[in-house]
Amino acid sequence: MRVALVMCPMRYRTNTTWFEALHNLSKGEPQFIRFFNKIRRRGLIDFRSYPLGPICLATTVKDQYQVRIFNFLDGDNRIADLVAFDPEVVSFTCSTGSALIWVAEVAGYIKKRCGSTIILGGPHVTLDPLGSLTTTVADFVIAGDGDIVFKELLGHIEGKNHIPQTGVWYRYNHSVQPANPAVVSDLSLLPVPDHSLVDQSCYRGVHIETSRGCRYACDFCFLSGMPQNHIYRVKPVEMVVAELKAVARLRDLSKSKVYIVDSNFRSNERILDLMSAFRKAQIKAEFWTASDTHLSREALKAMRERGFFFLHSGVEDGVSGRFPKITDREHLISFVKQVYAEGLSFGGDFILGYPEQKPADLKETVTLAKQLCKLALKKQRGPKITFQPHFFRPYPNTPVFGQMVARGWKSPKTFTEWGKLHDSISRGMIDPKMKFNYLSREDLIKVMFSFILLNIRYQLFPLAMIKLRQSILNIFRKFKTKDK
Ligand code: B12
Ligand code: SF4
Repeated sequence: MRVALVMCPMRYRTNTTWFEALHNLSKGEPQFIRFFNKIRRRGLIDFRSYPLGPICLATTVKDQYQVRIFNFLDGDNRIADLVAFDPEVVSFTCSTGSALIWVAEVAGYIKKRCGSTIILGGPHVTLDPLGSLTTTVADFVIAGDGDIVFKELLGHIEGKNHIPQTGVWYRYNHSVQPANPAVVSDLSLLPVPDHSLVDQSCYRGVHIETSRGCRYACDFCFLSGMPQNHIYRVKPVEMVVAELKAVARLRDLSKSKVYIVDSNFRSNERILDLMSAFRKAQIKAEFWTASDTHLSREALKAMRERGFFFLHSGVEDGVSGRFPKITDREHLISFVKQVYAEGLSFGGDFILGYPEQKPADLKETVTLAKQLCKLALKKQRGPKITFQPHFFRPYPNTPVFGQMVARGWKSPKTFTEWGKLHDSISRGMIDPKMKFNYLSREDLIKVMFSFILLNIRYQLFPLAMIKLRQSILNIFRKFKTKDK
Protein backbone atom coordinates (compact mmCIF):
# COMPACT_ATOMS: atom_id res chain seq x y z
CA MET A 1 0.00 0.00 0.00
CA ARG A 2 1.31 3.48 -0.90
CA VAL A 3 1.07 5.91 2.01
CA ALA A 4 1.75 9.65 1.56
CA LEU A 5 2.50 11.70 4.70
CA VAL A 6 1.87 15.37 4.07
CA MET A 7 3.31 18.23 6.10
CA CYS A 8 1.17 21.17 5.08
CA PRO A 9 2.59 24.60 4.17
CA MET A 10 3.23 27.37 6.66
CA ARG A 11 0.05 29.15 5.63
CA TYR A 12 -2.67 29.24 3.01
CA ARG A 13 -1.73 32.37 1.09
CA THR A 14 1.61 32.88 -0.63
CA ASN A 15 1.47 36.69 -0.67
CA THR A 16 2.60 38.67 2.37
CA THR A 17 0.67 41.68 3.63
CA TRP A 18 2.48 44.70 5.11
CA PHE A 19 1.13 43.74 8.55
CA GLU A 20 2.72 40.27 8.27
CA ALA A 21 5.95 41.81 7.01
CA LEU A 22 5.94 44.08 10.06
CA HIS A 23 5.31 41.11 12.32
CA ASN A 24 8.18 39.14 10.77
CA LEU A 25 10.46 42.14 11.19
CA SER A 26 9.45 42.48 14.83
CA LYS A 27 10.67 38.91 15.33
CA GLY A 28 13.92 39.80 13.57
CA GLU A 29 12.94 37.56 10.64
CA PRO A 30 12.65 39.45 7.36
CA GLN A 31 11.50 36.27 5.59
CA PHE A 32 9.32 38.20 3.19
CA ILE A 33 12.42 39.44 1.39
CA ARG A 34 13.04 36.69 -1.16
CA PHE A 35 16.60 37.79 -1.87
CA PHE A 36 17.43 37.57 1.85
CA ASN A 37 15.98 34.05 1.98
CA LYS A 38 18.14 32.90 -0.91
CA ILE A 39 21.31 34.09 0.79
CA ARG A 40 20.23 32.70 4.14
CA ARG A 41 19.50 29.23 2.86
CA ARG A 42 22.19 28.90 0.23
CA GLY A 43 20.05 26.41 -1.67
CA LEU A 44 19.10 24.45 1.43
CA ILE A 45 15.75 24.19 3.15
CA ASP A 46 15.57 26.07 6.41
CA PHE A 47 16.06 23.74 9.36
CA ARG A 48 12.88 25.14 10.86
CA SER A 49 10.90 23.37 8.14
CA TYR A 50 11.86 19.90 9.25
CA PRO A 51 8.89 17.46 9.09
CA LEU A 52 9.52 15.56 12.34
CA GLY A 53 5.86 14.57 12.94
CA PRO A 54 5.57 12.75 9.57
CA ILE A 55 9.03 11.19 10.11
CA CYS A 56 7.89 9.73 13.45
CA LEU A 57 4.73 8.31 11.88
CA ALA A 58 6.49 7.00 8.76
CA THR A 59 9.12 5.25 10.92
CA THR A 60 6.46 3.07 12.51
CA VAL A 61 5.09 1.82 9.17
CA LYS A 62 8.01 2.01 6.72
CA ASP A 63 8.65 -1.75 6.84
CA GLN A 64 5.08 -2.67 5.89
CA TYR A 65 4.19 0.01 3.34
CA GLN A 66 5.65 2.18 0.62
CA VAL A 67 5.82 5.49 2.47
CA ARG A 68 6.78 8.91 1.18
CA ILE A 69 6.90 12.26 2.99
CA PHE A 70 5.70 15.34 1.10
CA ASN A 71 6.95 18.40 2.93
CA PHE A 72 5.10 21.48 1.71
CA LEU A 73 6.62 23.68 4.41
CA ASP A 74 9.52 25.06 2.51
CA GLY A 75 10.59 22.70 -0.23
CA ASP A 76 9.77 22.40 -3.89
CA ASN A 77 6.95 19.92 -3.44
CA ARG A 78 4.04 20.19 -5.81
CA ILE A 79 0.58 18.74 -5.58
CA ALA A 80 1.27 17.12 -8.96
CA ASP A 81 4.02 15.03 -7.30
CA LEU A 82 1.55 13.84 -4.70
CA VAL A 83 -0.93 12.87 -7.42
CA ALA A 84 1.83 11.12 -9.40
CA PHE A 85 2.60 8.96 -6.33
CA ASP A 86 -1.04 7.79 -6.58
CA PRO A 87 -1.36 7.16 -2.82
CA GLU A 88 -3.91 4.78 -1.39
CA VAL A 89 -3.72 6.61 1.94
CA VAL A 90 -2.84 10.27 2.53
CA SER A 91 -2.23 11.60 6.03
CA PHE A 92 -2.04 15.31 6.86
CA THR A 93 -0.31 16.89 9.89
CA CYS A 94 -2.52 19.80 10.97
CA SER A 95 -1.70 22.69 13.30
CA THR A 96 -4.33 25.36 13.92
CA GLY A 97 -3.41 27.96 11.34
CA SER A 98 -4.41 29.26 7.94
CA ALA A 99 -2.95 26.11 6.34
CA LEU A 100 -6.13 24.31 7.44
CA ILE A 101 -7.84 25.93 4.44
CA TRP A 102 -5.14 24.36 2.25
CA VAL A 103 -5.60 20.95 3.91
CA ALA A 104 -9.37 21.01 3.33
CA GLU A 105 -8.90 21.93 -0.34
CA VAL A 106 -6.03 19.55 -1.11
CA ALA A 107 -7.60 16.61 0.75
CA GLY A 108 -10.80 17.11 -1.26
CA TYR A 109 -8.86 17.28 -4.52
CA ILE A 110 -6.72 14.18 -3.80
CA LYS A 111 -9.73 12.18 -2.72
CA LYS A 112 -11.51 13.00 -5.97
CA ARG A 113 -8.45 12.53 -8.17
CA CYS A 114 -6.84 9.42 -6.59
CA GLY A 115 -9.67 8.01 -4.47
CA SER A 116 -7.29 7.94 -1.48
CA THR A 117 -8.34 7.30 2.11
CA ILE A 118 -7.76 10.55 3.99
CA ILE A 119 -6.47 10.62 7.59
CA LEU A 120 -6.01 13.84 9.53
CA GLY A 121 -3.93 14.17 12.69
CA GLY A 122 -1.78 16.65 14.63
CA PRO A 123 -2.48 19.28 17.32
CA HIS A 124 -5.52 20.93 15.73
CA VAL A 125 -7.23 17.61 15.09
CA THR A 126 -6.48 16.50 18.66
CA LEU A 127 -8.17 19.65 19.96
CA ASP A 128 -11.17 19.41 17.63
CA PRO A 129 -11.58 15.85 16.36
CA LEU A 130 -15.32 16.19 15.80
CA GLY A 131 -15.10 19.34 13.66
CA SER A 132 -12.11 17.92 11.77
CA LEU A 133 -14.05 14.78 10.86
CA THR A 134 -17.46 16.23 10.12
CA THR A 135 -16.46 19.31 8.13
CA THR A 136 -13.80 17.81 5.85
CA VAL A 137 -13.55 14.83 3.49
CA ALA A 138 -11.51 12.90 6.09
CA ASP A 139 -12.33 9.22 6.49
CA PHE A 140 -10.52 9.01 9.82
CA VAL A 141 -9.09 11.55 12.23
CA ILE A 142 -6.63 10.67 14.97
CA ALA A 143 -6.55 12.56 18.25
CA GLY A 144 -3.36 12.51 20.32
CA ASP A 145 -0.01 10.80 19.82
CA GLY A 146 -0.27 9.21 16.40
CA ASP A 147 2.80 6.97 16.45
CA ILE A 148 1.32 3.63 17.52
CA VAL A 149 -2.29 4.13 16.53
CA PHE A 150 -1.39 5.18 12.94
CA LYS A 151 0.14 1.76 12.30
CA GLU A 152 -2.92 0.00 13.74
CA LEU A 153 -5.25 2.13 11.64
CA LEU A 154 -3.35 1.34 8.42
CA GLY A 155 -3.64 -2.35 9.35
CA HIS A 156 -7.39 -1.85 9.70
CA ILE A 157 -7.63 -0.08 6.32
CA GLU A 158 -5.87 -3.08 4.78
CA GLY A 159 -8.40 -5.35 6.48
CA LYS A 160 -5.84 -6.97 8.78
CA ASN A 161 -7.14 -5.91 12.18
CA HIS A 162 -9.95 -4.17 14.04
CA ILE A 163 -10.08 -0.42 14.28
CA PRO A 164 -7.95 0.82 17.23
CA GLN A 165 -9.84 1.42 20.48
CA THR A 166 -8.28 4.80 21.26
CA GLY A 167 -7.45 7.84 19.18
CA VAL A 168 -9.47 7.13 16.03
CA TRP A 169 -12.69 9.03 15.21
CA TYR A 170 -14.67 7.85 12.18
CA ARG A 171 -18.15 7.66 10.73
CA TYR A 172 -20.18 4.49 11.01
CA ASN A 173 -23.78 4.16 9.84
CA HIS A 174 -24.03 7.96 9.45
CA SER A 175 -23.00 8.60 13.03
CA VAL A 176 -19.67 9.68 14.46
CA GLN A 177 -17.71 7.16 16.52
CA PRO A 178 -15.75 9.12 19.14
CA ALA A 179 -12.62 7.95 20.96
CA ASN A 180 -10.31 9.10 23.75
CA PRO A 181 -7.05 10.66 22.56
CA ALA A 182 -4.17 8.22 22.10
CA VAL A 183 -1.35 8.74 24.59
CA VAL A 184 2.06 7.11 24.54
CA SER A 185 2.76 7.17 28.28
CA ASP A 186 6.05 5.32 27.94
CA LEU A 187 8.12 6.93 25.18
CA SER A 188 10.63 4.06 25.29
CA LEU A 189 8.01 1.98 23.43
CA LEU A 190 8.52 4.10 20.31
CA PRO A 191 11.02 3.28 17.59
CA VAL A 192 13.92 5.70 17.08
CA PRO A 193 12.76 8.13 14.35
CA ASP A 194 14.38 7.25 11.02
CA HIS A 195 15.76 10.51 9.64
CA SER A 196 16.83 8.85 6.39
CA LEU A 197 13.17 9.07 5.34
CA VAL A 198 13.90 12.62 4.15
CA ASP A 199 16.85 13.70 2.02
CA GLN A 200 19.21 15.12 4.66
CA SER A 201 21.33 16.89 2.07
CA CYS A 202 18.39 19.30 1.47
CA TYR A 203 18.13 20.50 5.07
CA ARG A 204 20.31 22.84 7.06
CA GLY A 205 19.57 20.93 10.23
CA VAL A 206 17.32 18.45 11.97
CA HIS A 207 14.72 18.33 14.72
CA ILE A 208 14.75 15.79 17.49
CA GLU A 209 12.39 15.18 20.38
CA THR A 210 13.52 14.16 23.87
CA SER A 211 10.26 14.61 25.80
CA ARG A 212 6.54 15.31 25.43
CA GLY A 213 4.20 17.39 27.59
CA CYS A 214 4.98 20.20 29.98
CA ARG A 215 4.84 20.88 33.72
CA TYR A 216 2.71 24.02 33.27
CA ALA A 217 -0.81 24.47 31.98
CA CYS A 218 -0.88 27.94 30.42
CA ASP A 219 -4.51 28.55 29.54
CA PHE A 220 -3.83 29.57 25.92
CA CYS A 221 -1.48 26.70 25.12
CA PHE A 222 -2.49 23.73 22.95
CA LEU A 223 -1.38 21.40 25.75
CA SER A 224 -3.99 22.74 28.17
CA GLY A 225 -6.65 21.61 25.68
CA MET A 226 -5.40 18.03 25.73
CA PRO A 227 -4.99 17.05 29.39
CA GLN A 228 -4.12 13.44 28.60
CA ASN A 229 -1.22 14.43 26.36
CA HIS A 230 -0.14 17.22 28.65
CA ILE A 231 1.68 15.01 31.15
CA TYR A 232 5.45 15.36 31.02
CA ARG A 233 7.14 12.21 29.69
CA VAL A 234 10.78 11.68 28.70
CA LYS A 235 12.57 9.45 26.21
CA PRO A 236 15.34 7.31 27.71
CA VAL A 237 18.73 9.00 27.37
CA GLU A 238 20.05 6.01 25.37
CA MET A 239 17.27 6.48 22.80
CA VAL A 240 18.15 10.13 22.29
CA VAL A 241 21.82 9.22 21.90
CA ALA A 242 20.97 6.43 19.43
CA GLU A 243 18.91 8.87 17.37
CA LEU A 244 21.68 11.46 17.23
CA LYS A 245 24.27 8.82 16.36
CA ALA A 246 22.04 7.64 13.51
CA VAL A 247 21.67 11.24 12.31
CA ALA A 248 25.47 11.60 12.48
CA ARG A 249 25.74 8.75 9.96
CA LEU A 250 23.56 10.76 7.55
CA ARG A 251 25.11 14.21 7.94
CA ASP A 252 27.96 16.06 9.66
CA LEU A 253 26.32 16.63 13.03
CA SER A 254 28.97 19.06 14.24
CA LYS A 255 28.00 21.47 11.44
CA SER A 256 24.24 20.96 11.79
CA LYS A 257 21.65 22.97 13.60
CA VAL A 258 19.69 20.61 15.84
CA TYR A 259 16.41 21.93 17.23
CA ILE A 260 15.09 20.04 20.24
CA VAL A 261 11.34 20.35 19.70
CA ASP A 262 10.28 19.56 23.29
CA SER A 263 7.58 21.87 24.59
CA ASN A 264 9.76 22.43 27.63
CA PHE A 265 13.36 21.11 27.69
CA ARG A 266 13.68 20.96 31.45
CA SER A 267 14.85 19.28 34.67
CA ASN A 268 18.44 19.97 35.63
CA GLU A 269 19.15 16.38 36.61
CA ARG A 270 17.87 15.04 33.29
CA ILE A 271 19.79 17.66 31.29
CA LEU A 272 23.01 16.77 33.12
CA ASP A 273 22.42 13.08 32.34
CA LEU A 274 21.74 13.85 28.69
CA MET A 275 24.79 16.10 28.35
CA SER A 276 27.06 13.60 30.04
CA ALA A 277 25.79 10.87 27.65
CA PHE A 278 26.39 13.22 24.70
CA ARG A 279 29.94 13.81 25.94
CA LYS A 280 30.62 10.07 26.22
CA ALA A 281 29.22 9.52 22.71
CA GLN A 282 31.18 12.56 21.42
CA ILE A 283 27.99 14.25 20.27
CA LYS A 284 28.31 17.95 19.63
CA ALA A 285 26.10 20.11 17.43
CA GLU A 286 24.59 23.56 17.18
CA PHE A 287 21.71 22.74 19.51
CA TRP A 288 18.87 25.07 20.37
CA THR A 289 15.64 24.59 22.27
CA ALA A 290 12.84 26.06 24.41
CA SER A 291 12.88 25.78 28.19
CA ASP A 292 11.35 27.33 31.27
CA THR A 293 13.48 29.64 33.42
CA HIS A 294 14.56 27.11 36.02
CA LEU A 295 17.71 25.65 34.50
CA SER A 296 20.71 25.72 36.81
CA ARG A 297 24.04 27.29 35.99
CA GLU A 298 25.56 23.80 35.95
CA ALA A 299 23.00 22.55 33.42
CA LEU A 300 23.54 25.62 31.23
CA LYS A 301 27.31 25.15 31.36
CA ALA A 302 26.98 21.49 30.35
CA MET A 303 24.65 22.46 27.49
CA ARG A 304 27.03 25.12 26.21
CA GLU A 305 29.87 22.63 26.29
CA ARG A 306 27.88 20.30 23.96
CA GLY A 307 27.25 23.13 21.50
CA PHE A 308 23.95 24.68 22.63
CA PHE A 309 23.90 28.23 21.32
CA PHE A 310 20.33 29.46 21.80
CA LEU A 311 17.61 29.04 24.37
CA HIS A 312 14.16 30.55 24.14
CA SER A 313 11.52 30.86 26.82
CA GLY A 314 7.95 32.09 26.88
CA VAL A 315 8.16 35.38 28.79
CA GLU A 316 4.71 36.25 27.37
CA ASP A 317 4.29 39.73 28.88
CA GLY A 318 5.54 42.18 31.44
CA VAL A 319 2.77 41.65 33.96
CA SER A 320 4.15 39.52 36.79
CA GLY A 321 2.06 36.55 37.81
CA ARG A 322 -0.30 36.53 34.82
CA PHE A 323 1.16 33.27 33.53
CA PRO A 324 2.09 30.48 35.94
CA LYS A 325 5.52 29.90 34.46
CA ILE A 326 6.92 33.42 35.10
CA THR A 327 5.95 34.44 38.59
CA ASP A 328 8.79 36.74 39.41
CA ARG A 329 10.46 39.31 37.16
CA GLU A 330 13.67 39.36 39.23
CA HIS A 331 14.02 35.62 38.80
CA LEU A 332 13.54 35.94 35.03
CA ILE A 333 16.22 38.63 34.81
CA SER A 334 18.71 36.65 36.87
CA PHE A 335 18.01 33.56 34.71
CA VAL A 336 18.64 35.46 31.48
CA LYS A 337 21.83 36.84 33.03
CA GLN A 338 22.98 33.28 33.71
CA VAL A 339 22.10 32.08 30.22
CA TYR A 340 24.01 35.00 28.77
CA ALA A 341 26.97 34.58 31.09
CA GLU A 342 27.28 30.94 30.01
CA GLY A 343 27.61 32.11 26.41
CA LEU A 344 24.15 31.20 25.12
CA SER A 345 21.89 33.58 23.26
CA PHE A 346 18.46 34.12 24.77
CA GLY A 347 15.18 34.58 22.90
CA GLY A 348 12.14 35.89 24.72
CA ASP A 349 8.78 34.80 23.27
CA PHE A 350 6.01 37.31 23.94
CA ILE A 351 2.25 37.08 23.44
CA LEU A 352 0.47 40.11 22.01
CA GLY A 353 -3.30 40.49 22.14
CA TYR A 354 -4.04 38.03 24.93
CA PRO A 355 -7.65 38.76 26.00
CA GLU A 356 -6.82 40.40 29.33
CA GLN A 357 -3.97 42.56 27.99
CA LYS A 358 -4.35 46.34 28.16
CA PRO A 359 -2.23 49.01 26.43
CA ALA A 360 -0.47 49.66 29.76
CA ASP A 361 0.49 45.96 29.90
CA LEU A 362 2.13 46.26 26.50
CA LYS A 363 4.15 49.21 27.82
CA GLU A 364 5.23 47.05 30.77
CA THR A 365 6.17 44.33 28.30
CA VAL A 366 8.41 46.66 26.30
CA THR A 367 9.98 47.97 29.54
CA LEU A 368 10.79 44.40 30.55
CA ALA A 369 12.26 43.68 27.09
CA LYS A 370 14.44 46.78 27.41
CA GLN A 371 15.61 45.63 30.82
CA LEU A 372 16.61 42.28 29.33
CA CYS A 373 18.35 43.99 26.42
CA LYS A 374 20.58 45.95 28.73
CA LEU A 375 22.09 42.71 30.00
CA ALA A 376 23.55 42.20 26.53
CA LEU A 377 25.39 45.49 26.58
CA LYS A 378 27.99 44.13 28.96
CA LYS A 379 29.84 42.04 26.37
CA GLN A 380 31.42 43.05 23.10
CA ARG A 381 30.78 39.95 21.05
CA GLY A 382 29.05 36.64 21.32
CA PRO A 383 25.57 35.77 22.46
CA LYS A 384 22.58 37.97 21.82
CA ILE A 385 19.31 38.70 23.47
CA THR A 386 16.41 38.78 21.03
CA PHE A 387 12.63 38.97 21.10
CA GLN A 388 9.95 37.11 19.24
CA PRO A 389 6.49 38.63 19.70
CA HIS A 390 3.60 36.37 18.61
CA PHE A 391 -0.08 37.18 18.28
CA PHE A 392 -2.50 35.47 20.57
CA ARG A 393 -4.48 32.88 18.59
CA PRO A 394 -7.26 30.93 20.25
CA TYR A 395 -7.02 27.15 19.85
CA PRO A 396 -10.13 24.96 20.16
CA ASN A 397 -10.89 23.41 23.52
CA THR A 398 -8.33 25.38 25.55
CA PRO A 399 -9.44 27.15 28.76
CA VAL A 400 -9.03 30.61 27.23
CA PHE A 401 -11.16 29.51 24.26
CA GLY A 402 -13.84 28.40 26.75
CA GLN A 403 -13.71 31.79 28.49
CA MET A 404 -14.10 33.64 25.19
CA VAL A 405 -17.07 31.52 24.19
CA ALA A 406 -18.60 32.11 27.63
CA ARG A 407 -18.22 35.86 27.02
CA GLY A 408 -20.24 35.55 23.84
CA TRP A 409 -17.57 34.98 21.19
CA LYS A 410 -18.89 33.09 18.17
CA SER A 411 -16.16 30.53 17.59
CA PRO A 412 -15.43 28.97 14.17
CA LYS A 413 -17.72 26.07 13.39
CA THR A 414 -15.76 24.27 10.69
CA PHE A 415 -12.20 23.19 9.95
CA THR A 416 -11.95 25.80 7.17
CA GLU A 417 -13.43 28.53 9.38
CA TRP A 418 -10.62 27.91 11.89
CA GLY A 419 -8.15 28.39 9.04
CA LYS A 420 -9.88 31.62 7.99
CA LEU A 421 -9.87 32.99 11.54
CA HIS A 422 -6.12 32.40 11.84
CA ASP A 423 -5.52 33.89 8.41
CA SER A 424 -7.31 37.06 9.47
CA ILE A 425 -5.30 37.24 12.72
CA SER A 426 -2.07 37.02 10.68
CA ARG A 427 -3.27 39.97 8.63
CA GLY A 428 -4.03 41.95 11.79
CA MET A 429 -7.78 41.87 11.11
CA ILE A 430 -8.85 41.82 14.70
CA ASP A 431 -12.45 40.88 15.15
CA PRO A 432 -13.85 43.00 18.02
CA LYS A 433 -16.10 40.08 18.91
CA MET A 434 -12.96 38.12 19.72
CA LYS A 435 -12.80 40.03 23.00
CA PHE A 436 -9.54 41.76 22.41
CA ASN A 437 -11.55 44.38 24.25
CA TYR A 438 -8.67 46.43 25.52
CA LEU A 439 -6.32 46.51 22.52
CA SER A 440 -6.62 48.05 19.09
CA ARG A 441 -4.75 47.22 15.91
CA GLU A 442 -2.78 50.46 16.42
CA ASP A 443 -1.61 49.26 19.86
CA LEU A 444 -0.29 46.10 18.25
CA ILE A 445 1.46 48.01 15.47
CA LYS A 446 3.08 50.33 18.01
CA VAL A 447 4.42 47.47 20.08
CA MET A 448 5.71 45.70 16.96
CA PHE A 449 7.73 48.81 16.11
CA SER A 450 9.23 48.76 19.60
CA PHE A 451 10.31 45.14 19.09
CA ILE A 452 11.72 45.92 15.63
CA LEU A 453 13.91 48.62 17.16
CA LEU A 454 14.99 46.40 20.04
CA ASN A 455 15.86 43.52 17.72
CA ILE A 456 17.70 45.75 15.24
CA ARG A 457 19.65 47.33 18.03
CA TYR A 458 20.68 44.12 19.70
CA GLN A 459 20.54 41.57 16.91
CA LEU A 460 21.78 43.32 13.81
CA PHE A 461 24.10 45.96 15.20
CA PRO A 462 25.01 44.93 18.75
CA LEU A 463 28.70 45.64 18.29
CA ALA A 464 28.08 49.09 16.82
CA MET A 465 25.76 49.88 19.73
CA ILE A 466 28.29 48.69 22.29
CA LYS A 467 31.07 50.72 20.67
CA LEU A 468 28.88 53.80 20.54
CA ARG A 469 27.98 53.38 24.20
CA GLN A 470 31.66 52.91 25.13
CA SER A 471 32.73 55.97 23.17
CA ILE A 472 30.13 58.09 24.95
CA LEU A 473 31.20 56.70 28.33
CA ASN A 474 34.88 57.36 27.49
CA ILE A 475 34.09 60.98 26.63
CA PHE A 476 32.33 61.37 29.98
CA ARG A 477 35.23 59.76 31.82
CA LYS A 478 37.71 62.08 30.10
CA PHE A 479 35.70 65.12 31.18
CA LYS A 480 35.53 63.78 34.73
CA THR A 481 39.31 63.26 35.00
CA LYS A 482 39.94 66.73 33.50
CA ASP A 483 37.65 68.24 36.15
CA LYS A 484 39.60 66.52 38.92
C1 B12 B 1 8.74 22.59 15.06
C2 B12 B 1 7.43 23.34 15.08
C3 B12 B 1 7.09 24.09 13.97
C4 B12 B 1 7.92 24.09 12.72
C5 B12 B 1 7.63 22.79 11.93
C6 B12 B 1 6.14 22.55 11.72
C7 B12 B 1 5.53 21.34 12.43
N1 B12 B 1 4.23 21.27 12.38
O1 B12 B 1 6.20 20.48 12.95
C8 B12 B 1 7.47 25.40 12.02
C9 B12 B 1 8.41 26.53 12.46
C10 B12 B 1 7.45 25.39 10.51
C11 B12 B 1 6.11 25.60 12.67
C12 B12 B 1 5.11 26.35 12.10
C13 B12 B 1 3.86 26.50 12.66
N2 B12 B 1 3.49 26.13 13.89
CO1 B12 B 1 4.60 25.05 15.05
N3 B12 B 1 5.50 23.94 16.28
C14 B12 B 1 6.59 23.27 16.20
C15 B12 B 1 6.83 22.51 17.53
C16 B12 B 1 7.82 23.31 18.36
C17 B12 B 1 7.32 21.09 17.39
C18 B12 B 1 6.50 20.21 16.44
C19 B12 B 1 7.04 18.80 16.48
O2 B12 B 1 7.85 18.42 15.67
N4 B12 B 1 6.64 18.02 17.50
C20 B12 B 1 7.08 16.64 17.66
C21 B12 B 1 6.26 15.73 16.74
C22 B12 B 1 6.63 14.29 16.95
O3 B12 B 1 4.90 15.93 17.13
P1 B12 B 1 3.72 16.37 16.12
O4 B12 B 1 4.25 16.99 14.90
O5 B12 B 1 2.71 17.07 16.90
O6 B12 B 1 3.14 14.93 15.70
C23 B12 B 1 2.59 14.05 16.63
C24 B12 B 1 1.06 14.20 16.81
O7 B12 B 1 0.59 15.51 16.65
C25 B12 B 1 0.48 13.25 15.82
N5 B12 B 1 0.36 13.65 14.41
C26 B12 B 1 0.92 14.64 13.74
N6 B12 B 1 0.56 14.60 12.45
C27 B12 B 1 -0.24 13.58 12.28
C28 B12 B 1 -0.88 13.10 11.15
C29 B12 B 1 -1.67 11.97 11.26
C30 B12 B 1 -2.40 11.47 10.08
C31 B12 B 1 -1.77 11.30 12.50
C32 B12 B 1 -2.52 10.09 12.60
C33 B12 B 1 -1.14 11.80 13.64
C34 B12 B 1 -0.38 12.93 13.52
O8 B12 B 1 1.39 12.18 15.88
C35 B12 B 1 2.74 12.68 16.03
C36 B12 B 1 3.49 11.75 16.94
O9 B12 B 1 2.86 11.63 18.17
C37 B12 B 1 5.38 22.52 18.14
C38 B12 B 1 5.34 22.47 19.67
C39 B12 B 1 5.53 21.05 20.14
N7 B12 B 1 6.38 20.90 21.11
O10 B12 B 1 4.94 20.10 19.63
C40 B12 B 1 4.79 23.79 17.53
C41 B12 B 1 3.31 23.80 17.21
C42 B12 B 1 2.94 22.48 16.57
N8 B12 B 1 3.17 24.84 16.21
C43 B12 B 1 2.06 25.48 16.30
C44 B12 B 1 1.60 26.46 15.38
C45 B12 B 1 0.34 27.21 15.72
C46 B12 B 1 2.30 26.70 14.20
C47 B12 B 1 1.90 27.67 13.09
C48 B12 B 1 0.42 27.72 12.73
C49 B12 B 1 2.43 29.05 13.50
C50 B12 B 1 2.01 30.16 12.58
N9 B12 B 1 1.32 31.09 13.15
O11 B12 B 1 2.26 30.19 11.43
C51 B12 B 1 2.74 27.15 11.92
C52 B12 B 1 1.98 26.06 11.14
C53 B12 B 1 2.83 25.46 10.05
C54 B12 B 1 2.45 24.04 9.75
N10 B12 B 1 2.06 23.82 8.54
O12 B12 B 1 2.49 23.15 10.61
C55 B12 B 1 1.26 25.05 17.51
C56 B12 B 1 0.04 24.22 17.12
C57 B12 B 1 -1.10 24.44 18.06
C58 B12 B 1 -2.36 23.93 17.51
N11 B12 B 1 -3.44 24.26 18.17
O13 B12 B 1 -2.44 23.29 16.49
C59 B12 B 1 2.34 24.27 18.34
C60 B12 B 1 1.81 23.12 19.17
C61 B12 B 1 3.06 25.33 19.24
C62 B12 B 1 2.21 25.87 20.36
N12 B12 B 1 2.63 25.67 21.59
O14 B12 B 1 1.23 26.51 20.20
N13 B12 B 1 6.01 24.90 13.83
S1 SF4 C 1 5.13 26.62 29.37
FE1 SF4 C 1 4.90 26.68 27.11
S2 SF4 C 1 4.54 24.54 26.49
FE2 SF4 C 1 4.20 24.66 28.71
S3 SF4 C 1 1.99 24.94 28.94
FE3 SF4 C 1 2.94 27.01 28.96
S4 SF4 C 1 2.94 27.69 26.81
FE4 SF4 C 1 2.52 25.46 26.82
